[in-house]
Amino acid sequence: MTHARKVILDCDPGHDDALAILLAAGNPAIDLLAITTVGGNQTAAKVARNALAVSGIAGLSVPVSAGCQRPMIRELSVAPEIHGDTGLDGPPLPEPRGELDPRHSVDLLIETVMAHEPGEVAIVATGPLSNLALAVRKEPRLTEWVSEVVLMGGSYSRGNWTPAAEFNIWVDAEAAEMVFSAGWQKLTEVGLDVTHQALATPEVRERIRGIGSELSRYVDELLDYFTLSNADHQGFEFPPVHDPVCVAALIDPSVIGTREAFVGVETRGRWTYGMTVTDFDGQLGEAPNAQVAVSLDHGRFWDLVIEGIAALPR
Ligand code: PIR
Ligand code: CA
Repeated sequence: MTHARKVILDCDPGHDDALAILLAAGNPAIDLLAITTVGGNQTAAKVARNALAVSGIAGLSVPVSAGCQRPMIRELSVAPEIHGDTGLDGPPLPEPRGELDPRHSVDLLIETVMAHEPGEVAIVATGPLSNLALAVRKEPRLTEWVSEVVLMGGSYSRGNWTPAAEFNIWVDAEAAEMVFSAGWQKLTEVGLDVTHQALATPEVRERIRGIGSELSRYVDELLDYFTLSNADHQGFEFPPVHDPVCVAALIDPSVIGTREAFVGVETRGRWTYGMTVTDFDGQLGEAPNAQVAVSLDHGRFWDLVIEGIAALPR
């Protein structure tokens, strides 16, 4: 574990966020320091509780806290069409044991980063970017201290919540703009272009069932629900499992291919609110601010997720 990467996961579980937690817990190259949560797929209270329960079944004992209840400017929009009324519909979720950390996620995030050396901690963000935006305003040194931000959000080709916008960016585009323009040491954007290739195919599902543990059965049932909701509302035969791609890319950078670009977030468009505008060719004359994921090694990605689940004790 000496070379494990110290990571804070900021998430809104969420079926795929739950898998990101399990991968972070199950892979020895990740030293998870804290789980912070943000209103997104469901309300802040629901996703905080979900994160605590999932951390329990993953055998984690890291602080889990509740964060922003609403975006910077807009009202919160949630995604019950995809994640259900609880945010983790499908299999019954065990009662969380233990308590949420009393700190607001913005404070837990800042305190955890600043308790380490500059360059020691990476942040993975798999929900709306409200917490991270507030954190970098409250503690501007965060951009120097954090080694890398890897976020699931946006795309350069299409949206999933509007024709132009991906859900996490669209929920709080003002926060997303604050995060993209903050000036991080490194910002990796894992968008739909890549996560729409991270499909839970029948072969993948068979391998998960083959693990044969209580946890693998829970994951299988989560994916049953996620398959149906993605089929009904997004037209997918097999569901894209977005969020663990960020964790996998930290474990093994070869999981994704990236290209440097300037990414701007549209906060004023008539039809394009929440769109990420990706300038690979420097046409806007802005300095690049992101490493944008452009390809996925599907086999390597699922190997990591499946090994991670298999490595957990339950
Ligand atoms: C929202 C999500 C997933 C699918 C839809 N249709 C809407 C959530 C996931 O948790 C992921 O982080 C991101 N938001 C994908 O848009
Ligand atoms: Ca998410």
